[in-house]
Amino acid sequence: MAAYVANLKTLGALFALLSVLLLFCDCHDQFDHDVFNPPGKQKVSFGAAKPNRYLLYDVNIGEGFNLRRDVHMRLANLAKSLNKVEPWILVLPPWSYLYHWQTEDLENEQFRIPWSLFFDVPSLSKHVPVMEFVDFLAATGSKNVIEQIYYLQHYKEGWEDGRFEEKIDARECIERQRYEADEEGKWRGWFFGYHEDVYALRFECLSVQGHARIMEPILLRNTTASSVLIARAENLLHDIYGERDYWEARRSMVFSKNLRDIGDKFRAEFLNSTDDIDGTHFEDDWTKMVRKDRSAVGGPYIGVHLRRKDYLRAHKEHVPTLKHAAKQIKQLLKKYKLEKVFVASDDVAGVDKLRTKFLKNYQVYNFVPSKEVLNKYMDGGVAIVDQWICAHARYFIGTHLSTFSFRIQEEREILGFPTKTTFNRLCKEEEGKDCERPSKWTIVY
Ligand SMILES: Nc1nc2c(ncn2[C@@H]2O[C@H](COP(=O)(O)OP(=O)(O)OP(=O)(O)O)[C@@H](O)[C@H]2O)c(=O)[nH]1
Ligand SMILES: [Mg+2]
Repeated sequence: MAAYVANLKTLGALFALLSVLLLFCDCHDQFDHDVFNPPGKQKVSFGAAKPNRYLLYDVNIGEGFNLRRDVHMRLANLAKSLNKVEPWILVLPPWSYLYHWQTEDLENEQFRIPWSLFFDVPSLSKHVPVMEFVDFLAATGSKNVIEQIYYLQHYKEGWEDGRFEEKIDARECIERQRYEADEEGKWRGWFFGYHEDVYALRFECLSVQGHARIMEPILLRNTTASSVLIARAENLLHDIYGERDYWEARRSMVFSKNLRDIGDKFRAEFLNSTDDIDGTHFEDDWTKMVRKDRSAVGGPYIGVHLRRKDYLRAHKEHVPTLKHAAKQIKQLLKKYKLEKVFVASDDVAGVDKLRTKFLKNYQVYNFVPSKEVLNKYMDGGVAIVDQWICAHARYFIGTHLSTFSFRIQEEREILGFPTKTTFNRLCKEEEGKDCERPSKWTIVY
């Protein structure tokens, strides 16, 4: 491993250089093969009958739903890249005990939730082969074994000279990890809520600074394990943020039909919003959905994402009071000659206050799930319905730095809205003229 890692340092530097080159030239095709495996060599190494390998990943326990969605994209593009060399299936980590999902008294606990509840898995597979975790367990027999865990961590010494250098090294584990070897040498720990049944054969910590593809040589050459779990995968960066691969991964993350239907029903029933009139028709096959003309009009309502709860503390310099948020919403309602506002929020009491106090001359809506819907789709499903409805509004305004808002902006890019109706955020009164607009991460096909 040590010698191999030394090599990686050189490879890492090469990678950083290549990333920069890719940013500045239109040369995707030139690099469309694995740069460490010239095509000729690949043909010798891997025959056609190479068995599937499985790439699993997990994210730091405290991270929320929408950052996790972002990490999926990074790993999906890593898996896509690996698939140019040999068959890899990306295993979708079940959703278990997310910090924000705190609704109690549901029929089921919010754990071991498969991706199919929230996303259309066949759509995900159009980007890269994917599989639910339970199907992975079934596919690998009754053994419930993951062969290798790589636990990603930072470098103990931090960035040398404050310079970002791409590198990866096998290192002693720094923090207490979530896995420990039992007396039989089986690695036990957190496996998405399946910890009683599942264990790993090998475990290593890797210090890493780099893009997701820095894992590629390790997965292809350093280990022959048929299943590899990358733990703390959020430490890997997007290979190239905001470019075509990014957007293909993002477009493949289609919400499940049932949740889209619930959102559409709400739009039709309360917001006079239907795809035909709003120009937001959604294709069954996302690969055919190309909306370069940005002709989406959206329903006759302002969509607001009002992130409060922990943001009132964590981002207190950017989160407005309800009163000041209402003032901004009112200006938009007047400007766009609208009467209705849909508010998605983690603070239901706050929305009620907008309705009964600060915006009482307007129609304020929020999505309140039926007991049946809440039991079936839980907090994650409700959040998706909220995002879907905001994504279809004539004009959207979100909360500064919230990944929940970012995902709505992306959804609107997919639907083909003009950018000025999408990249907006609520300002805190004190920010005044310093309240800068969110970056415009526009779609690339
Ligand atoms: N239903 C609903 N839930 C929300 C809303 N805003 C936040 N939440 C909940 O709170 C969570 C927010 O966490 P993240 O998904 O990590 O997004 P974020 O905290 O805004 O962004 P980061 O600071 O980057 O983590 C969501 O996943 C939801 O569970 C909302 O408007 N509606
Ligand atoms: Mg969060």
